[in-house]
Amino acid sequence: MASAPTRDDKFSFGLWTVGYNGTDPFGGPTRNALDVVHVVEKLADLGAYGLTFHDDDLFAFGSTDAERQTQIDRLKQALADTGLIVPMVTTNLFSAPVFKDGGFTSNDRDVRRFAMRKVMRQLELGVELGAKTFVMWGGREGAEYDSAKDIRGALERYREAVNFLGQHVIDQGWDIRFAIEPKPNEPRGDILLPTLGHAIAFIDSLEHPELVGLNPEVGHEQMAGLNFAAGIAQALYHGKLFHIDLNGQRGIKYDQDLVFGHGDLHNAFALVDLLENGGPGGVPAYDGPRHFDYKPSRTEDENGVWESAKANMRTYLLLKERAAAFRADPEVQEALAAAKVDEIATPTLNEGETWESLAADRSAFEDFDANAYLGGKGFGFVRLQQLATEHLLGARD
Ligand code: ASC
Ligand code: MN
Ligand code: MN
Ligand code: MN
Repeated sequence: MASAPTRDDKFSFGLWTVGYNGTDPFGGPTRNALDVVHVVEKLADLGAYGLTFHDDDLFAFGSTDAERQTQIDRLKQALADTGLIVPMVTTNLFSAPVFKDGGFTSNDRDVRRFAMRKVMRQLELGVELGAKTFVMWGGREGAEYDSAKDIRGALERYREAVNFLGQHVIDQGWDIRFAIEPKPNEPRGDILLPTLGHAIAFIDSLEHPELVGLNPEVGHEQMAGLNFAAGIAQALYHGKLFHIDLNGQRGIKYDQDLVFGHGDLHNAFALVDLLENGGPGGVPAYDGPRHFDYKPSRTEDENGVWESAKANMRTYLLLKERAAAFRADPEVQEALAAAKVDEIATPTLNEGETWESLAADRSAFEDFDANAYLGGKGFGFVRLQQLATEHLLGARD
């Protein structure tokens, strides 16, 4: 059985996650607010290593400078007392009424300038606290009506903002990178940069693409019906997995933010296997924070909040253990070989091959028996998936 979480596991939580008070569009809070010092102490006790936060999570929107500083000082003291760190920060450009049409891409230019200043303040605070990643979730950057938003214009303003902030980091000599978090919809009808693929193309268009990567969230890709583990593999392929938001989602519906593994468990298994064993030679493919962005359901009391926080970490560690057993199983290794999973690493063309040499290779076409594949040997992918399922269920050791 998986052991208790330790700081080496790099588990982090958003202040807004365990701090979620249960408010949804149909009802108000079901729990009292949690104080940041209490949250830091509890997370440290449970074995997490990091806390992340939006500016407005720590000090309410509209706080005076003195109120803001008091909260920063209280957080700093709690971090010093517990050894917890702040690996990532982010800005709230979605809750306050001023952002009703977005921050960086509001049609109102004054709002866009205010959004940039709000981000600059939080960026500076993040650097001061040692954060290495600055997440940009543009939840309000979008529209409900096609005629209401010039999408090309909005993308240009988004680009302007990210370019500007990147140059700011360079000019200040700060050691922090940006991670864009895609989401297809909610709260807007349609959100800009809705999936990992859209965001990767956008990042490629920036002045300093090396400063900008992705913060994919399990449920956000799944809301678009996409395969999260496959998306993470492509993010890794492009060198863009800067951070990750782990949670659970059950299909194409509103953003559920369930506990990690409480949604598509097969895909969660594939994800942990990829993160932990998907590097060259089976080493981890990703060594950043394992960040949980979930919401403890509004049915739970405070005890349920901490139980759900523990559940995220425990499920991750159980899946890590199951994935290691899967990789070590000789029958799995044999099934992987039979399925030719490794053969995808072999280039399709011979070294130095030209179109003339390929055209002259009779074995590739004239003498190749394509018809033999009808009724010929299968790949055995289903057997492989069943072996994965049995490991996932703890039915094999
Ligand atoms: C974020 C982030 C989200 C949203 C959401 C706010 O920073 O990663 O998915 O904000 O958690 O409710
Ligand atoms: Mn530059
Ligand atoms: Mn979410
Ligand atoms: Mn998120």
